[in-house]
Amino acid sequence: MTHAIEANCDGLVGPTHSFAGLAPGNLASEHNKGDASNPRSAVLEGLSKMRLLADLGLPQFVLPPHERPDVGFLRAIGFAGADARVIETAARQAPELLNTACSASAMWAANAATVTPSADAADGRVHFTPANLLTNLHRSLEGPQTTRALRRLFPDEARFAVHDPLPAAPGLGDEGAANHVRLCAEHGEPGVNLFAWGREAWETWQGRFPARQTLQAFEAVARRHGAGGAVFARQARAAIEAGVFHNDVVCVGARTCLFFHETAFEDAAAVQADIRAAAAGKFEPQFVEISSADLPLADAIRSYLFNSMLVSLPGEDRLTLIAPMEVAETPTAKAAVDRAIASNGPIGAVRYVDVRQSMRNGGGPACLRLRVALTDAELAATNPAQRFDAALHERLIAWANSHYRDRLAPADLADPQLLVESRRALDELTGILDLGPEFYPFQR
Ligand code: SUG
Repeated sequence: MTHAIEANCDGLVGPTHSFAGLAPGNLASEHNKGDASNPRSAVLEGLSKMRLLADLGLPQFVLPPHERPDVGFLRAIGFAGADARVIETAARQAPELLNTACSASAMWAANAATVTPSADAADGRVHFTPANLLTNLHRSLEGPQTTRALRRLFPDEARFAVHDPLPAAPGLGDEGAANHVRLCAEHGEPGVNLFAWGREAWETWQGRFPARQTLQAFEAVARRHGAGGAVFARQARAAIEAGVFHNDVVCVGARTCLFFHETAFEDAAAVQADIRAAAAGKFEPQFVEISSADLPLADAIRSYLFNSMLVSLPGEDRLTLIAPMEVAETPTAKAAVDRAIASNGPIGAVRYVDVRQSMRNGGGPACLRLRVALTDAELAATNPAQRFDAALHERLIAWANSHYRDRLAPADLADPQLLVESRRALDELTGILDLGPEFYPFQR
């Protein structure tokens, strides 16, 4: 067996992190619309989570923020003149579009791409399809820069295949790994790939909130990756209507364990049977299902219990949940965790982390990371400057403290100085993470 370990690639929160309420169906984003944000706390919280995971012994990488405000987008929709004028005119004539151009949403790296590790891919390479994220305008801007970022972190084409995003058509709406779970006995062995989808390409969607991921998008991803052990499962419509905009709000899995809420799937029994069949001869799946009676769906969404990271730590037999502290503050969710641990099942421990700034936009610990199972040789072929350790942590704390504001009200997005500050920060980061020449549009 080839040895592999699951690395986490976290999106670094950008200097324009704000609460603009851009994501319908994401209740936290809707509720916090208009509040002032704290970009500096947001980036430091994310860095502390990376530090915890690195200290626990898992390889950790940093994915750089995107250039925001996205002046190129504003120009493409007709705002013209010098950069400052583009921003001022957009602020006056179309503030929603300026908010859109400022979103730091690339921080939620679970939506960066869908990943197939080499053990599951037909050609033995690690495959990535960056998500087109086309359901929400602000997120649809991320694909090209994410593709560039993944090609920088995983540059060796003999080992890594970073595809282009799927064509940007509504029938192929793709939100990346937020709707994907891989189960396996060991990370280096062939596994089962659960792809959860919300609607079909040709379906007339009647819902109040959008179903972002289509079945046809995931079938295309599995096909181009040559992904083995594929299982496709429909998300429950009722869950989407209740605010489950990604399946990772109600489901997380690792190794042989799928941890999910009763309402996660349209037909949970069929999903379990399909996973069992796909795992036959490889491993025995373990299902930890939490009922609505024990944990009402509203509490699952409020606490983000299932948006915990579920990690397999070196030397530990049982899995560890890296949960948002909102779980500890929600009695039903806390009790569900404590019961799962006491039952001697696959989950053995919990650690709570503070990612409140991200949580207020609907992004928990699991949203902030893209997991990539890597063999030792693949790990050695990544960009070493993006590998997170104590020294990089210190450097990024100093970098954030010197460039990030500690308060950003919606009206502040109209300040052309924010663009200048952001670019200065990203220019310096380009050197720190060795991102290469012309990484950002403003550097070309
Ligand atoms: O796409 N929030 C993100 C949160 C993504 C969470 N990711 C996962 N569940 N994996 C979204 O809804 C809000 C931004 C704003 O409202 O300004 C936002 O885009």
